[in-house]
Amino acid sequence: MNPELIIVTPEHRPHIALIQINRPKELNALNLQVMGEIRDALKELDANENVRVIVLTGNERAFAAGADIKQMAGKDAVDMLLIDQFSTWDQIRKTKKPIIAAVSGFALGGGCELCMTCDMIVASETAQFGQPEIKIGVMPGAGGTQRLPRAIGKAKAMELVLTGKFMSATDAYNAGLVNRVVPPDSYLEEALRLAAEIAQQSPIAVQLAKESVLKAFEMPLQEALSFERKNFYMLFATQDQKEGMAAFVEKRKPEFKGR
Ligand code: DAK
Repeated sequence: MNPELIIVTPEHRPHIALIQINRPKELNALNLQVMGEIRDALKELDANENVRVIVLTGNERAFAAGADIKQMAGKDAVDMLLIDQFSTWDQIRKTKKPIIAAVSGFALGGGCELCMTCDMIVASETAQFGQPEIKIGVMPGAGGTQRLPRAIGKAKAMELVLTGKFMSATDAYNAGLVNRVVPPDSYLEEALRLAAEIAQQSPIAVQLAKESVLKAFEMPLQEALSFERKNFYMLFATQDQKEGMAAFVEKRKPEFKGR
């Protein structure tokens, strides 16, 4: 089925796919349909051999202003459990290829959680991050209380989650939430540039390196170190390792094939 609330361009640039959330009137609020479409697109792009990096963006005014409050307002706990809207998050987390969020404007609630589930964030100077769920009588439910403290530390995360106030792009950069902050007209271009840098590397090495970095947040250190070492050894089974090291010795640029 063709998506209606997102725009997917599998070859936006060589080896780089672009997903744009496209619900501008509602500030890209994440209703069930948007989340389902993002999940399906990520699954397809992860399986597409031509794609090496995925960029996820919104528009200038909003990356996403959160889960759709109007859709959630009348629900009870059992409805929420059965709908399980954010099980989609599992697919985002499972995506093997790197995902870069290009954020302009509001990244709030589920929108902030969505960009934190991505691997890197490039922000426009206009970006505002926050977990304002407390102001509507709830709390973050898709990773905000876990990923935010890991990214910016307990004190700052606690303040954002308990007051609901927003964090500017510069503060988010200084706190370590985002990779870089650029002028409003270049945030997408900058995210694509970063994606292109990664797309030049061996896709298998990128995939295993991403997997290993994520283990830093999921495993005790000793196990994670051993996981890392096994991924490192595994790369010596690839043609890309032979090519990469041969190219270094021969003083030329490597040509990685993803094999
Ligand atoms: N949901 C639905 N509609 C939204 C929306 C949202 N989150 N955010 C904005 N809109 C709509 C507004 O209702 C308005 O629509 P109309 O009234 O024109 O029809 C339109 O977008 C433009 O918004 P405003 O007129 O409010 O624009 P302003 O510039 O004045 O204000 C704002 C922008 C972003 C400050 C404001 O719209 C705002 O505060 N929005 C809500 C932000 C928020 O509270 N976000 C958190 C939502 S709760 C779950 C796990 C997690 C979650 C849910 C489930 N499970 C495990 C199942 C996540 C929950 C959340 O994200």
